[in-house]
Amino acid sequence: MGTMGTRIVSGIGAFGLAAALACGPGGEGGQAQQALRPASGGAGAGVAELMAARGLTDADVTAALKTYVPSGKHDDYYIFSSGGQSGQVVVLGIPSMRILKYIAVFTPEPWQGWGFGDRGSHEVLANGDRHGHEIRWGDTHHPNLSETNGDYDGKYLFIGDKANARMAVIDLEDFATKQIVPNPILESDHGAAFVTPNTEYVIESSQYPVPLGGEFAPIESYAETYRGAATLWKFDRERGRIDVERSFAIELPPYMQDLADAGKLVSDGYAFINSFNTEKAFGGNLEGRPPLESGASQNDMDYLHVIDWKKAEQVFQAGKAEQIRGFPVISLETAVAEGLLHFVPEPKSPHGADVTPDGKFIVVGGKLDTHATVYSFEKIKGLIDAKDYAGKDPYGVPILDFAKAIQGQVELGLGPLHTVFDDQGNAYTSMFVESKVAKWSLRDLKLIEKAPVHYNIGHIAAAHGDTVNPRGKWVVAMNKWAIDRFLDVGPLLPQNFQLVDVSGPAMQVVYDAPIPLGEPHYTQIISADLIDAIDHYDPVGTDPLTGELDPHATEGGKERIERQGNEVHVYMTQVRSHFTPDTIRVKQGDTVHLYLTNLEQARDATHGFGISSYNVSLSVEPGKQSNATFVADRAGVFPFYCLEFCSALHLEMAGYLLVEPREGQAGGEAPGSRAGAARHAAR
Ligand code: RUQ
Ligand code: CUA
Repeated sequence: MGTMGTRIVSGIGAFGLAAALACGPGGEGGQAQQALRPASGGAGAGVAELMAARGLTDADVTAALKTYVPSGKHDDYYIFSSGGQSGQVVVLGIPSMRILKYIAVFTPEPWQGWGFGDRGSHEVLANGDRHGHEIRWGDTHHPNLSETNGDYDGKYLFIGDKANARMAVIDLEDFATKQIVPNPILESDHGAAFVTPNTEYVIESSQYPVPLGGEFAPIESYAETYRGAATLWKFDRERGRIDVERSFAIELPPYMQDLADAGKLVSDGYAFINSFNTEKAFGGNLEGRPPLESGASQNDMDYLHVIDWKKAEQVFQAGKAEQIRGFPVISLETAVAEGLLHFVPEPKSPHGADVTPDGKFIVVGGKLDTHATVYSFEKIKGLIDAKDYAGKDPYGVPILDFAKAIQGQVELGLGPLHTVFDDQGNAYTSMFVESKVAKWSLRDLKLIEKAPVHYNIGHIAAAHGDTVNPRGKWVVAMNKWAIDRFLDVGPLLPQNFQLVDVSGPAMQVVYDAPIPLGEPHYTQIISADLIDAIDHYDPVGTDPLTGELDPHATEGGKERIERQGNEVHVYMTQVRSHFTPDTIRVKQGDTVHLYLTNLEQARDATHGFGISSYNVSLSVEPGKQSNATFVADRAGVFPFYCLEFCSALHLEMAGYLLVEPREGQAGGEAPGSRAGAARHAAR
């Protein structure tokens, strides 16, 4: 234990403390242990005594020292994690693993006033509706930060919704969702979001093939009519929005496309998507066919899709795409004819397609294989340029020779999935079946070490670990179902993020962080100094969606209530500790338009607006404008109040909405109505 402890001592420079921790009783640390004991008992027991009392080992204490961030100090990195079926994004800090925020994306979230009356948030959510259905959840899988020259620039975050094939744009100035775009031709995605090195495009590729565009076709015609596709959403950085008009898709065969990554540096201009189910199985186990999963696991090889997206962009711009539901799609035929799609075989049920920091290699894990396969971009490019094909798939897509396209394979063990990289030329692969992180060298493709994690690791992330400039130091294992790591909370188990220190000769798991929101899939880890978040909106009355002054923003002193027929316009402001106006009189059946401006510019001056019975919850951060419209269809007296404890007189920050009955209507409901009867019965 001495070696490790000594290393850490010098690392953190805390002579007495760590020396004491490193040495057992009777060791050279005796003196240091003495030094740790508070002279006058002020802070309680010494560290050695605390360790003994709590049963902590040296490793426990070094882990604690590596992750503890004292009150008032900030973390070095942000983690942006998918929130799985919560439809949200989770933000944490490294090394503390403290959860900082759940960003509301696809699912309404009342604290952020997302989808509870705020008109802008409803517009964003409604834009994500599909086929006339209101969709108010998502299954977020892969967050991707915007990049400049292949490294995170800290400006935007994109995240796909696997369940409903949608893409969201989050602005990291205010950590708020700005846009949700439904995919017009797909029903599900998985290779999403993956950005190109200058965020020219945000890639969303399908998972489960369907007739593109959402029409019905019999499943027996799967091979003929079902298709996958890779969508290239054009990102307009100026506007901070996806530009649907300049976006397009490439039709793909009905294999199940899976993870994707964009090439970088030497491989810039290419995208790589792996696939499974080249068998084209579609299930039917009550109809005399094999279940989908066994039908999809017959072939020894599936196909890594190699897409020349720069060529595809030219083909699209040359007008050679067809329209499906009004969306331009480059047909498979055209993709083959233009030479922008090639396949390379990949071993049994692959998963994860990760481009190395130098852009030279693509690492693919094989769920049912014991290897990670390392493809050489140079070799792939050479084969494509020489038209050196090993064959064609049933759809005419040229297939390259496996042996000629790979650099090599690394024997890792059971269930390799995803791979990330550090700054020392090492790769870290998640081993789902083994519940381990495998560290291996990119130089010689040799396994270095495996560290156990708990349990069932899916994705893995490293600091800038999928960029041209990995930072090393930290890896996060994203484990599913923490069966025994935390206090029991019933059968639905939290997930477990384990922070792994990879800076030393041996990997050390230093922290377990439960993720109690949904199944987190991928995350990205960005250096904290790259994020430049605002602390208030400027000017006062800013619409967070446009970043500009909202036309309904109200200046202090100009608060008013205007009636136009049955429409009542309330121009309201907030400042600690009152709403102006705090009395709103309307008539039953009126439509109330509430225009709410937080006049404050201090960073800790967020107010809220909550009102009984009308399902409205607004978050009005300093300088923000939030507008809500509702029909006051129920007569009665409805208190509204500020939702944040903003000052000593926060409880007094309240008012009344008075909804007077219309002529001839005495009370809330018509007498004898069901609601009225129920209320009386309950008394
Ligand atoms: S994947 S199941 Cu990212 Cu490994 Cu979604
Ligand atoms: Cu404003 Cu409480």
